[in-house]
Amino acid sequence: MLKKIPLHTQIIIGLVLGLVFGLIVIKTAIPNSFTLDYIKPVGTIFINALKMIAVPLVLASLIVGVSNLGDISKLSRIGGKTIATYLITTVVAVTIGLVLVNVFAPGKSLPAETRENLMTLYEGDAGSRVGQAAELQKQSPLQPLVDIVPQNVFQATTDNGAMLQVVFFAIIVGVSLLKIQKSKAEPVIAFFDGMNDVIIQIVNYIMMIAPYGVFALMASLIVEIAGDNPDSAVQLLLALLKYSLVVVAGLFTMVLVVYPLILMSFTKVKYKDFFKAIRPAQLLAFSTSSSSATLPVTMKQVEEELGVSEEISSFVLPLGATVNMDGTSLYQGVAAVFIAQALGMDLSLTQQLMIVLTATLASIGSAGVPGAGLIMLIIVLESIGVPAAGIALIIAPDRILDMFRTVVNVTGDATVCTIVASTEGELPDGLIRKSNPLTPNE
Ligand code: DAS
Repeated sequence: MLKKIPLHTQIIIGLVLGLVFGLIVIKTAIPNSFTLDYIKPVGTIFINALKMIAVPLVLASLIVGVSNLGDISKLSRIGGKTIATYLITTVVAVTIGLVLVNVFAPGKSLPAETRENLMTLYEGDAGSRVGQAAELQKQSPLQPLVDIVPQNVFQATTDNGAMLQVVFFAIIVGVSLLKIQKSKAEPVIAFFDGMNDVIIQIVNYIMMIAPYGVFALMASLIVEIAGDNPDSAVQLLLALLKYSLVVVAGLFTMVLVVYPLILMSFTKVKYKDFFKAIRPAQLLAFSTSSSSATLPVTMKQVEEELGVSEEISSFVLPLGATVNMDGTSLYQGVAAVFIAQALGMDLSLTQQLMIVLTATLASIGSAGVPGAGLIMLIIVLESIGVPAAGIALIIAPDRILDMFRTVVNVTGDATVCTIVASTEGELPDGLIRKSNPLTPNE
């Protein structure tokens, strides 16, 4: 029955029903444990299934994509364009965040007693996050580069946070396939090409449970935020509402102003067509708060609905899912200044410029999984001398803001992918190719 409803509508139905169910649970005598023990596992299965497929998909599609580029010069040209565009959009995002948080100064509206309560309330949680950041601080600044090279490829293909290592390995294999004897390379490329189609078919199967998975994710999220005392949760979220609105306003600016401007400047793709094409990926990003879990659908939508070639999408999107997080960098800029404001600290221009640099680097280092941006935020706070425990102020709405910023992360990746494809001569008239179901011999 659900099959006839478009995918994005199915996800919206799951979202809305999940939110309604969660609110009913916290407002009635239904025990939270029922939702967390019997509903939440469905959402966990759905996310795990997508993560299960994300790494094999990146491996197969990137190896095929790189080897199909035909020559190293095309790879370096596309790689150069991709990285440069990713960096520019990230710096723009942080700057927008800083302008908004300085103009609206949400941190100055937080009453002192709330601040004290929040600090004690979250000290423990903040402590564990601070502990993780302490680990990060001990490492050399070049550690993110060192981490790109996996010690054990097979372990990297099972660890979702190691997506960058899989990207690195796939690029190396793809480049090597360009160098070895053609007759030897062809069967290897054919194998990964076939695997790619198989994996896309598996994604279609996984998406059949999307509405149920999203329902479970939303319902359990509402119940978890409310905890045992729904009223304190509501009071807490209201106190942080202004901060959240500033973050969301910045994220909407990216999606409704920055990306359309970039798309119009470099491609003939109409923004309404682009938006319609990637909507299922955006909704999935919102529901899962994970760029990595959303990656298979982002790739599918960009290829089938926008007509971007597999070789471009399989290079640009996996890279973007790990290193390009415009939403996260904007959020980190706002959060860092909000916390400083709430703690009564005035930041100099130098410190704010330092935020641009460290939030850009922190978003590159953030994995495409839920909550990654919050942990890396601690790096930004340390760089401007704001106590890392200050994240206690913003942990409460973070799970919800993570949903919004992940949508921007995914939208930014798809935007850059469309631009790179257009500048490589694809999408000549901004045509939207109707999605054609994969056929084995396609
Ligand atoms: N949830 C992360 C992602 O998947 C973003 C973040 O944590 O900021 O993109």
